[in-house]
Amino acid sequence: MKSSVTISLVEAIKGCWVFKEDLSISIPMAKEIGFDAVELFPGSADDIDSELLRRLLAENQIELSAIATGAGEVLYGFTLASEDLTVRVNAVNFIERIIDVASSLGVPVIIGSMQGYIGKDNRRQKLAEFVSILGKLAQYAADRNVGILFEPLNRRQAGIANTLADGVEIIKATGASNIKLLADFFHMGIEEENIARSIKNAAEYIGYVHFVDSYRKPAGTGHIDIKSAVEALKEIGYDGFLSAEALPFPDSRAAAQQTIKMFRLLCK
Ligand SMILES: [Mn+2]
Repeated sequence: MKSSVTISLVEAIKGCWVFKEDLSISIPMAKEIGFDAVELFPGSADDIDSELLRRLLAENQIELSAIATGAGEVLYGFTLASEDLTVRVNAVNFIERIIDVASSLGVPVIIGSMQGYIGKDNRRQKLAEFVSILGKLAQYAADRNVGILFEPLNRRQAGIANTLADGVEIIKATGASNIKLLADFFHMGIEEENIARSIKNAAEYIGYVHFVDSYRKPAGTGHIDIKSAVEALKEIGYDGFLSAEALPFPDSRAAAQQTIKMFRLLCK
């Protein structure tokens, strides 16, 4: 397994990212603290200067693990399940531009918050529409050699996939082979009856992990049984990234160091 840490490029919003400084500061700091990779949360595709990013990654000998799309929802209210066609079109365009950048950088794209919400009314049909939209995006990504990481979120943040099992059902329904699950320990702590069992049940679909504790605190500082979750990942032979999507608590450096301490203790 490999370690990664989140960097937000969006200054205007508070969020759950360990680092918020410029890439020229965050990337060397991530390397110094011991991470194998960084994950980016850009405000849009335009926020990513691929040349600069490639240079900083090479200079610091660190990988890029994934690019997140959540700002489309957080900043602009775009979601793939919106009742409003214009919003759906905007959501698709927003994600496609990030897929274009991800393609040039050779990394997968995360779809979490941008799934949006589907209520109880007419749920079957709306779910089918969502599956169709996600399937088309996956095809757009596949044509550019990009993978999609689909992230179930807790019920307060999304209403389509809340559990890994929900996520598996949706991925299966799309028929796409380039969509994997993103298992986020924080969301799982709210929605799963048993995190380790859910991981084992979704084994072949898990493609990425958000390594974080309850209340989105750094791993090892909350009440989630991180140890048994990691044991389950080992059991299924998971060898991808565990990325720290945690609050900078008490500050960025301390959160990063706490994460690496837990990673070395449990994941090596
Ligand atoms: Mn997450």
